[in-house]
Amino acid sequence: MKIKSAKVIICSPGRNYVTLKIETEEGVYGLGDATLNGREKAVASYLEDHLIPCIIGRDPFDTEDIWQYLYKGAYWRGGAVTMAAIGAIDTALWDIKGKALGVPVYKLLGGKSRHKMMAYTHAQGKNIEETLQKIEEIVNRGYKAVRVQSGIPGMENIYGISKTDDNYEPAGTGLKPDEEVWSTEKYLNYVPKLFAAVREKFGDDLHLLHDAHHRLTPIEAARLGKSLEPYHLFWLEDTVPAELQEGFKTIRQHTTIPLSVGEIFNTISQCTDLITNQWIDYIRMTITHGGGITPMMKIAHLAEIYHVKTGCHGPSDLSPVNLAACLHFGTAINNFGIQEYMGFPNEVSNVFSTDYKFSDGFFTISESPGLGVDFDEEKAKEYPYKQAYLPINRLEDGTLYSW
Ligand code: KDG
Ligand code: MG
Repeated sequence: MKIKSAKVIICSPGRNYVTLKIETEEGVYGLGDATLNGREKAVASYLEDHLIPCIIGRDPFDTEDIWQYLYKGAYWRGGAVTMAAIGAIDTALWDIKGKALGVPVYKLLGGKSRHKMMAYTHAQGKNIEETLQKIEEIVNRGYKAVRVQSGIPGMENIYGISKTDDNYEPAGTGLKPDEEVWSTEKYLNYVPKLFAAVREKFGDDLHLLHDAHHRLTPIEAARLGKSLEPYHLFWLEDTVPAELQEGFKTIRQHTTIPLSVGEIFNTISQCTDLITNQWIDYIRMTITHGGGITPMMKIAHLAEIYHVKTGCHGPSDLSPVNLAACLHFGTAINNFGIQEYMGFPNEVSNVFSTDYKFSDGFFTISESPGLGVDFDEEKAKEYPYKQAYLPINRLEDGTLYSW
């Protein structure tokens, strides 16, 4: 087979998505998600100006060599923009391979290791009472696992709590990011009260997750982990900024809370120490930002040896193409942990169609060839790109901080 052409389409059905469509001379096409929230056009340019010209004429079955060519061939390896672009190409090529062979992608990755995959979604409220109500609604929808975030007294806006009623992350529209104010002390004092109330109301069986969104130092993370131990969380996510992998050693020495990290990682080198030292329990890298299915399989296999499971990032700011790829990956590997599923804005289903199934808190994969997703280019034109940014964060004294 031969790659004939490829195009990048940015659309905004509720929020921005960057979709790659690769076409072959044989008429089979494949889809990849190249979305990088707030930096969409940079990935589109990287694809259009630098990568697509290199893959025309290549055999789409050569996923390993094409991946190595794009990764090593750039000389400037890694980075979120580069890896989202490579990830979209790799995903689209696996989609083509599946369609050309008439099999779902998971069958090419090792076949079926499980028949369903547990998913978690987000419960967020302005205060504990509202958060408890949201959890109840989610439990009534069949979920067995819920990520719990609440507004904190004394902080106006906080990560995970939408300013509107939407259940997806705020990406402020406009030319500059919004600014928020953060106090670690207020947060650390409040979160244990939140989880005490959740366990009191919902008992022991519901899986509870929490995301600290990179806002703590290792010793603060250790304090949070210890204070949440009585509520036996499924995981505590993104405690510290993970540029310093060794930071997790300190956290581990102090608490038995399961730790997850990795949604912003894009290469295996960013998690090698975390995995091989067993400083984490779940690796959160996802197919798009992790550079595609090809490298993610290698990461999963490395993680398996060290008792680390997967927990792919699945926010509404990645498209259903990424989610479908995560589900094929999650079906095939042995060490699947959980899949994040924030849901999508309603308009998304006008542009993307999917055939994975979600019921009673679990995903099941479809048997259609390739990834089992499609993209309506004409409909996409009805939702033009809107510039939007994630917020930035400052401490109460004005110091710039991690968001
Ligand atoms: O674009 C950023 C979001 O994807 C991120 O803030 C969501 O942390 C997140 C999560 O765990 O889903
Ligand atoms: Mg997160």
